[in-house]
Amino acid sequence: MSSYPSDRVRPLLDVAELLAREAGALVREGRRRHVGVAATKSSAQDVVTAMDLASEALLRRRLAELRPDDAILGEEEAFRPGTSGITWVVDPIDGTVNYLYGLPSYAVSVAAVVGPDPVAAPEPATWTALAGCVFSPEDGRSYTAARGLGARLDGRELRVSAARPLIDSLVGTGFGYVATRRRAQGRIVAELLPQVRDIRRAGCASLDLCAVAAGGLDLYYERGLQPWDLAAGALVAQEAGAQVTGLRGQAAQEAMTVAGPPGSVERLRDLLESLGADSDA
Ligand code: LIP
Repeated sequence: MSSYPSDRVRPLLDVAELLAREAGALVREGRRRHVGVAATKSSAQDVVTAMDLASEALLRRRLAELRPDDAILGEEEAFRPGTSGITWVVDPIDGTVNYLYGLPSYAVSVAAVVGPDPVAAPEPATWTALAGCVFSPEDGRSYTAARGLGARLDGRELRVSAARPLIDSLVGTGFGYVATRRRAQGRIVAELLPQVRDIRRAGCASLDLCAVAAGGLDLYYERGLQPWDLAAGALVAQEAGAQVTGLRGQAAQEAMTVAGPPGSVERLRDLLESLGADSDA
C-alpha cells in the first residue's frame, strides 16, 4: 500500500496546477511590457528578470496561504523550511533567456516532493515527487502528473514513445552558462550528432522533459539541471512511462539527467558514460 495514496496526492496536484497557471498568467502579461535584466547569477549570461522575482514572490505568497506548513525550495529565494515534510519545488520562469528574448519556450514549474530529512532542503537524488505541473504560458498547455496517477497534457493522458535505435532518435539537450562547461558540452554534442536523428535545444528543461512524455522528443539529456528545473518535468516523464536517470547508477541530478523510453535510455546513457558527459573536463 503506497504511503502516498491518491487521496493524498490529488490535492497537491490541484495546488500545483492552480499556482503554475496563476504565475504563468502573471509572467505572460508581464512580458507584454518591457522585460529587463534585474540581476545575473553564475555568469553575465545567466540572467534574472523582474518577472522571475515577481513570479516566485506570487508562488511563495500563495503557498503560504494554501499550504502554510509546507517547505518551499525555489530558484530565486532562500529555502523556507516547513513542518509537514512536504516541500514545494518551484521554478518561477524556466527558460528565462527565451522569455527575455520573446521566444515562446518557457514555463512555470511547480512540484510537491518529500525528502528523507523532513527539515532539510530535499535533493533530486533522494526525494520522492508526489505531484507537479509544468505550465507553458504562451500556448496555455498544462502538463500535470501525480505519483501513481499518470501524466496528462490538458487532461489528455500521455504515454512516452516506443524505444527507437539512437540513429532514429530526436534528442533534446541544453547547455550551462559557464564557458568551461559549455566547451565540454559542445564536445559531447559534436560526438552525438552523427549517431542520432537530430538534436534539439529548446532552452527549457521542464518543457524538454514534458516533450519526452508527449512524444515530441525521443530522448533528452542535460548536465547541470537544478532541482527546480527537474522536479515537475521529471515526474511528468516518469508517470508517462519514461525512465529518468543519471549516469553510473546514480539518480537524475545536477551531474546528469537522461530521460526516455526504457530500452533507448540505456543506449544513450551508456554512450554518455563512455564520452565522460558528466564532467566539465
Ligand atoms: C534553463 C534550463 C535549460 C538550460 C538553460 C537554463 P533557466 O533554466 O531550463 O534546460 O539548458 O541553460 O539553465 O536558467 O532558464 O531557469
